[in-house]
Formats: sequence, C-alpha cells, structure tokens
Amino acid sequence: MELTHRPVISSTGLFTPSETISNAELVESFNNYVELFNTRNADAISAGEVEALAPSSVEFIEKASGIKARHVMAKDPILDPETMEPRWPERGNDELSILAEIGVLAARQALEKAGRDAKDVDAVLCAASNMQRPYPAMAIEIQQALGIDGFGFDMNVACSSATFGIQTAADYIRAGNARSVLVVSPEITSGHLNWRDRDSHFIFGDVATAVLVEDAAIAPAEHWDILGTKLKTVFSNNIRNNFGFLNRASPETEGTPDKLFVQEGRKVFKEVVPMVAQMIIDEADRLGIEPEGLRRLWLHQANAGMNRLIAHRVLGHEANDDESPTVLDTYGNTSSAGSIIAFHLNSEDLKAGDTGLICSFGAGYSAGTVFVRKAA
Ligand code: CO8
Repeated sequence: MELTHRPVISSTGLFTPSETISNAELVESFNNYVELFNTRNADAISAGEVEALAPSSVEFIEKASGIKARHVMAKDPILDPETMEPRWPERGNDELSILAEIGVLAARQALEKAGRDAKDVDAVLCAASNMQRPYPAMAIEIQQALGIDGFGFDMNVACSSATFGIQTAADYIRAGNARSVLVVSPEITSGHLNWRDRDSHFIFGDVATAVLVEDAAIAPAEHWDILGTKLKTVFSNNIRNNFGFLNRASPETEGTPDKLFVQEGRKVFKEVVPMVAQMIIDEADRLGIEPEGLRRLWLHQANAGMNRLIAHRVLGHEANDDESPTVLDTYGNTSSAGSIIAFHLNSEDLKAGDTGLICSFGAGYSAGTVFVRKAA
C-alpha cells in the first residue's frame, strides 16, 4: 500500500479505575488526619516548636479548582488517616506491572475501535509523568503484552507527555519510519501525590489513555487528520518533584515532602495561562486556522479557571461546555491524560470538517498543541 506520510488519529482508548473519592470523603479523611496530628503534637505546638495543621474544605477545593471527585486505584488506604498513600502487594517480575496493566487496557480499547490488529502496530510510546521503574521501559512491557512486533520507549514531559508523544508519533509517520504508533499514557498520580498536603491533596486522579496515530493510508474511515503539532518548554521550578535514583546519595533528605509533587499553584496559573493562549493563537495563525472558528478545545484538565481564561482568549468569547468540555470535575487532574480524556469522551458528536484543538500544559513548563480535523 502506498503511504501518504500524513499522520491522523485513528482512535483513542480510556481506562477509568472503578473507585472514586468525592471531595467530601477526601476532606473528612484529611481533617481527621489534621486532628490526629494536632492532638499528637499538642505540646510541641503550644511550645511553638511545631506548626498546627489547618483543615481543608470542600468549598475551597471546588471554588479554587473545579474538581469534585477523582478516580483512584486504591481508595481505602488513601482515606485512612494513618496511611494516606495507595497500597497493593508488590508484583513479581513475571507479572504485568500495574502501570502497564492499565496502559494495556486503554490501548486495547483504542486498537479495537480502529479495527487494528496489534500485529500491524509498529511502535509503542509510553508517555506519562511517572514510570513504574527506570527499566525495562514500560513501553516495551506494554508492547510485549499486546503482541506488537516493533519498538517502544518511555518519555516523560509531565502533563504534556501525551501531546509530546503524539507529535513524536506523527513525526515517525511523516518520515515514513512507522505506519501505526500507539501513544499510551498510564497515570497513577496517587503514587506521587502528597495526600497530607492541604494545598495539593485534592488535585490528582488515576487513569490511563491511549491514542493510535497512523498514516492516513491505513487509517479507518472515521479518523481525525492532524493538521499540525507544536511543542514548547520553558524551565520552571514552580511544579517540581525531586524524587529520583540519586536520592539515596543524600539519605538525610530521602523522605522529605519535595520527593513528591509540589507546586506554587498561583504562579503556575499566572505564568502558564498567557503562555499557552499565545502559543495556541500563534500556531493557529501558522496553520491558517481562525482561532474563533475552532469547534472545540480539548484542554489540559488542571484547573477550571485556567481553562476558562485560555478558552476565552483563544475563542474571543466565554466558552461554554460544548466548546471547551470539562472532565476534571469527575476525574481531577490526570496529568498527561487530561486533554485526551476530554477528547475521547467529547468528540464523537462533531461533524466531518470540524476543526478542534487538543492542548496540554504543565510541569517543565511544557505545553503542546495538536490541531485536528474530523475526516468522516
Ligand atoms: N482548603 C482550604 N483552604 C485552603 C486549601 C484547602 N485545601 N488549600 C489552600 N487553602 C488556602 C491557603 O492557605 C490560602 O490561604 P491564605 O490566602 O490565607 O494564604 C488560600 O487558600 C489560597 O491558596 P492558594 O493561593 O494556594 O490557592 P489558589 O486559589 O491559587 O488555588 C490551586 C490553588 C487550585 C492549586 C490553583 O492555584 C491551581 O490550580 N493552579 C494551577 C496549577 C496547575 O495547573 N498545575 C499543573 C500541575 S500538574 C502537572 O504538571 C503534572 C505534574 C506531574 C504529575 C505528578 C502526579 C502527582
């Protein structure tokens, strides 16, 4: 078959964990922890040696973020004030790892939707914020589980991993190095969220997504043409996680809170909104697309206020939920998977010829745009 070297999105897949935590449940458990902490440290607190912890609130969380609930892989231990971390038995080397398992579930759905046999996929990119281990690569484990004969590798650009993965896959198609590439984003963010931190304990949720990027020549009739992709990174310490293999070289700080997700949320909000809005407008201009004419924006799902501002700047008016759908109310921030979930759940109603934008932004800073047009 003659290849076109034109990349398209053939299909997407989504795995959603069955367990959810509502804000009310989360805040109740957090406030129990605060009470326990303050009681246990009462003497040190009254002596001024330890700072008393302040309670969290459902009203604050919903107003500041728009998040109402999140899915997680293990609810009970997270809500137990004595644990406040996910828990499951460690798997043996001969078992599929938990991150690969949910990636495979999302990938299988994408393959099924496209009617694609795994044998005809050339590559797997595992594009996510946190990997199960340094090696062997998650992507290779997923490739093996799916029965794909080709190659795979892991890539981490935090919240922008999936869009960076889509551009990488699209470039393979453009160059003729692959005809069919799976971009898999398993995000078990609950493992790197500090559930004891009032400023961030409500932010994240667990999920996995998959995007099948292919040459138009082999894609199913129903697909999305990729009109253009653009990536941007600007170094910032405002979202940071110091967890890493060299932590053991400094044992005195090995378990400190900076080895989990930390952020300056306000600064991120203020700096990222203008950067991303301008990037979208510039890229639309480069591609000859009128931003106001975009039928739908599938934006990164970190904060409802951020998305409101970005959509307003891009479309020139306050966007409604049809123009800029929200999934963070029920999924929370799922890092790289957020914009893909929004696309997966809110794209089937669009008509052939409709143009939209998948856009991610987050730690790094990193941002990615993928302009798409429905083909049929
Ligand atoms: N309950 C009640 N009050 C609270 C709470 C709480 N839980 N938390 C904070 N407050 C109080 C504060 O104490 C503060 O009080 P005061 O004014 O008296 O000091 C007040 O509320 C305001 O606090 P903030 O300034 O922190 O609150 P904001 O209104 O700015 O909202 C948000 C905080 C929601 C974090 C907001 O800033 C935001 O969403 N910003 C954008 C963040 C963003 O987009 N981040 C992207 C990061 S995601 C990413 O890149 C992925 C990384 C990899 C994932 C790893 C997996 C874990």
